[in-house]
This record gives sequence, structure tokens and C-alpha cells, in this order.
Amino acid sequence: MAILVEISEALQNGRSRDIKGLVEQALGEGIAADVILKEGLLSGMDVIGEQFKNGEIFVPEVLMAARCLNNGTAVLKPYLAENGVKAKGKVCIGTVQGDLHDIGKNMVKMMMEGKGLEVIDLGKDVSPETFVQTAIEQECGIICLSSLLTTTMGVMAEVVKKANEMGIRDKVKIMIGGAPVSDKFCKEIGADVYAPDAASAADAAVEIFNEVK
Ligand code: B1M
Repeated sequence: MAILVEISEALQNGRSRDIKGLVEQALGEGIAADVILKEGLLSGMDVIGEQFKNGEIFVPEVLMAARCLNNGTAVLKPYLAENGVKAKGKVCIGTVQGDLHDIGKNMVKMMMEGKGLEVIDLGKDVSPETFVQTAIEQECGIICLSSLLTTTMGVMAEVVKKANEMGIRDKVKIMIGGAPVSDKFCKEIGADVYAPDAASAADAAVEIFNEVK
């Protein structure tokens, strides 16, 4: 579909002002929101990631692309979210300490809110203490951790350790996600759930709250 290629290319070229119109056009052509997200916006972001890795582009270009992704997902949000669903449970979410990548985390938040969960967004560069303290104070059923760097995945293990130390491990589930982590890593560090993408994260969270009931 030509419009998806156009969206991907606009994102790669950092044309943040064009993205909204292009995404609306794709919706108008009857393309499903999740397809626009995956085959338009995220496929463009994959190219950006490769170019960034190879030193062909630099931080400003990546940030322009990130802005495009945010503008695009803002248009898609009402279509991706299931509106009018009653709150099913409370979670806190953040990108772990040392990590400033928050686009994926924001998508997980958006999908969880769409499923009717209450989401406390702790932002990025969040310490293990803050995750655990928030879970205690706000009575969250799940702590959701995002990491995009191999150098910060270890912080997830520290959150699990902290939750154990603070005696809340039987009351709270720990969900992890982000490009460098896996189900194997999840088991290794003693977290509860690994979700590969935002939609599966939201489904898994709803499942957890349904089991608790
Ligand atoms: Co950075 N960066 N970056 N970056 N960046 C990556 C991650 C990298 C893979 C690029 C590369 O080399 N190819 C690489 C990491 C390599 C590694 O660790 N092995 C990298 C690097 C090295 C760095 C810096 C160190 C670069 C430097 O300064 N030398 C630096 C680190 C800064 C820091 O964090 N301390 C850095 C900086 C940046 C920017 C600030 C420029 C910018 C971030 C802007 C922002 O987030 N506000 C940036 C970006 C944009 C990227 C890439 C290009 C795109 C990431 C992204 O947003 N993807 C990325 C390359 C890539 O991934 N292709 C790269 C789109 C997003 C929707 O996907 O976040 O994976 P993602 O989320 C997915 C899933 O992973 C999952 O759901 C989401 C959607 O389905 N998911 C979860 C995420 N969290 C989840 C939690 C869950 C469940 C699922 O449960 C709780």
C-alpha cells in the first residue's frame, strides 16, 4: 500500500508536520490502525535504528523521527484503544535507571490505558527504589519495566531484588519488555512476565488482573 511507504519515508526524513495528514489519509483509505503503526511508522523507525547503528545518521535525525512517531501514534491512539472500558487494575510503568528511551514505554502505557487500566507513568531513568516505593504507596498490581539498552537491562534484576527486600513480591507482578530483553532473561532475573510488544503487554496485564479477581 503506497500510503504506508509514504508514512515510513516521511518518518525517516523527519517530516513531522506531514505525518498527521498522512496517517489520517491512511485511516481514510480504510487501513487498520495497527497496520499503519507496524507497516508505516514502526517500519520507518527500524530503518532509522539501522542507520543510527551504522553511524549514517545522528541524534538530531533520530529525535526528528521520534517526533514523527509520537505525532503518528497520537492520531492512532483512539483507534488502538478500546474506549469506555471500566478500570481493571493499577500499574506503574517506567524506563529503568540510566535509560532515556521512552517511546516504547509510552506505547505500552497507551495500550494499557486503552484496556481500561490505571497507569502511573514514572517516566524515564527511574530508580529501582522509585518503582518499588510507588508500587507500595499506590497499591499497584504490576510494576512495568522498559529497557532499550543492553547496559540498563540489569537494572530490571535490581527492581526484582528490591521488591523482594521490601517484602512485596507476593503482592506485585513484575512485567518487563524492550528490544534487548527476552522471555529467557525474564526467567533468569525472576520477573513474572515478558511481553514482546505493547499490545501483548496490555493483554498480559489484563490477564493478570483477571486471575487475581
Ligand atoms: Co537510542 N539506541 N541511544 N536513542 N535508539 C537504540 C535502542 C539502539 C538499538 C540503536 C542502535 O544502535 N541500533 C542502541 C542500543 C544498543 C544496545 O544497547 N545494544 C541505542 C543507543 C546505543 C543509544 C545511545 C547510547 C546513543 C549514544 O548516545 N551514543 C543513547 C542512550 C541514551 C540513554 O538512554 N541513556 C541513545 C539515545 C537515543 C535518543 C535519545 C536519540 C532516542 C530516544 C528518544 C526517546 O525515546 N524519547 C533514541 C532512539 C529513538 C533509538 C532507536 C532508533 C529507536 C527506539 C524506539 O523508540 N523504537 C533505537 C533503535 C531501534 O530500536 N530500532 C535506539 C520504537 C519503539 C516503539 O520500540 O522501544 O523497542 P521499542 O518498544 C517496543 C517493544 O520493545 C515493546 O513495546 C514497544 C512497542 O511495541 N516494549 C515493551 C518496550 N518497552 C516495553 C515494556 C513492556 C512490554 C513491552 O512491559 C513493561
